[in-house]
Amino acid sequence: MKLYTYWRSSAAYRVRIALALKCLESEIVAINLAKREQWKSEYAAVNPQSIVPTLQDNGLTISQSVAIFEYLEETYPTPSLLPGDPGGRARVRSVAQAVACEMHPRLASRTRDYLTRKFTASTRDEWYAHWANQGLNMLEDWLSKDPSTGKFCHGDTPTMADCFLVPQLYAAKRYDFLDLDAFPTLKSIDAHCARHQAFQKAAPDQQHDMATDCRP
Ligand SMILES: N[C@@H](CCC(=O)N[C@@H](CS)C(=O)NCC(=O)O)C(=O)O
Repeated sequence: MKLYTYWRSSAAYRVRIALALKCLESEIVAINLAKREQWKSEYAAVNPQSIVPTLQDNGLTISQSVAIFEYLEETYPTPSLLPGDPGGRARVRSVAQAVACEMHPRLASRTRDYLTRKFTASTRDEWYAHWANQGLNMLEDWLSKDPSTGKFCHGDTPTMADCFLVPQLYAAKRYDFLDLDAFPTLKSIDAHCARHQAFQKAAPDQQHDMATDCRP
């Protein structure tokens, strides 16, 4: 199994957490986004979308973290990262997709690059602050009021929802306009995840390509 990843990529971080929770080892291929390696023809041949992550396994090449997650869950079902009941599974997938489909694209680096080229820094930062706060407020409101939330997003064991939430919070910690104290439920889930070995192994600061990156 081979994972094309970048230490700081939140979408790749989701897959790293899922792999670690399932105790699956993969060969890591670092694609340095800061050096625009995603645009090189060698990587475009692997993933024509020129984004990370990409997983290769059993002769398959899979892109998009949700699809990769579902592939891992179906192919390596133990331990499962989805609840046993359809309602629980739907809830966990909803949280994951709220992150992957609603929050992440508006805050992705290529969105930021476009805004930087087209608008002033203050307009760009206003966009970022608006959508980052909107997304986290939405999740905080939802998870804090929902009785299915436990130590983790769904009950007291990690699921797909946590694999997606934690990287989004990691990205949010880099925004100085955000005060994470405003999101106590999310902060508490993040703290529980941070104590879990799999989340520690998948963390950006544990990735070997971090050391070779020139970005601050
Ligand atoms: N929807 C994709 C998002 C992947 C994505 O946006 N990856 C970012 C890093 S977090 C990337 O490769 N960015 C490179 C670029 O924007 O040029 C997924 O879930 O896998």
